[in-house]
Amino acid sequence: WLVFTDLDGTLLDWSNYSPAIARPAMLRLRELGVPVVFCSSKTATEQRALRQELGIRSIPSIVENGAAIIVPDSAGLPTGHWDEAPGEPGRRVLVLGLRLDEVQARLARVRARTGLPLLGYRDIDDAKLVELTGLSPSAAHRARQRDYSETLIEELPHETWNLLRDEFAAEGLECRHGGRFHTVTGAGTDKGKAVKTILELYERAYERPVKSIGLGDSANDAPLLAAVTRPFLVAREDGTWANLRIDGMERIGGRGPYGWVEAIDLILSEAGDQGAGAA
Ligand code: 2M8
Ligand code: MG
Ligand code: MG
Repeated sequence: WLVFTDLDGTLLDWSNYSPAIARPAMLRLRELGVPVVFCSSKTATEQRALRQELGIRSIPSIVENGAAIIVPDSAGLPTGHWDEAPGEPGRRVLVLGLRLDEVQARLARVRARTGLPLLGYRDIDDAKLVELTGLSPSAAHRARQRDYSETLIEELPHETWNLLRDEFAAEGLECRHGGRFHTVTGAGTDKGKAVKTILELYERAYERPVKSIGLGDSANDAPLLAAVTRPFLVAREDGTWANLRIDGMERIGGRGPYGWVEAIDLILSEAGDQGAGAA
């Protein structure tokens, strides 16, 4: 098995962005040899800090809503021809999305056409992001180190975001809700495409099909959940679920990381402990 997991509101608690609740179940998966791949709108820098906090190294990560995949050489996957990840020795990167300056240029055209400010991380400083999210100052700084996507802090009615979808599409952009904010990437970029790319790498390395588990909580997780064998949607902070329709998706009653642990326990009990790593 391979596990693909969203971070905010899924592996991490929205209230404090902490991995503490999910940590024991994560370490258990590690002992069983099940790779846990982070698949998030978070940046490479944010994900590196989280890996350090959890003391894990050799796992691939999907950053900025699938705009890039970063794989450590130590994972033993066939990525030798990928570029070296800037500032991450021993890791390689595959860019699937547009670069940030291109995203910003297109976003500027959407602003001009719609007359909406569509304020994003570029328009605020770390202190303002701390105020909006409760992230620590250093974590807010890491969230703003974006290479392929812009997070919009704008609060607009649901219907307006829906109407805006065509405006973004006309510029070759995609805008997805991550639970708190909306994040804009190049069109055709999503978590699912990145998940499929990583699954192919593992299947080539193992020379057999690999089963996958996906865990998420928000609209931007729909492509991730659609790409895996066992999709799990965890409950949000208020106990409700995001309105997603995915074949075979199981809704988990536990909120955020409590739901994460619930789903992993379910998989482990079904597989029997030895089965999980090898299956
Ligand atoms: C953004 O991501 C969240 C979770 O998906 C969202 O869209 O609501 C991203 O900018 C991420 O990098 C950042 O850590 C997070 C902070 O809440 O917001
Ligand atoms: Mg989330
Ligand atoms: Mg996310």
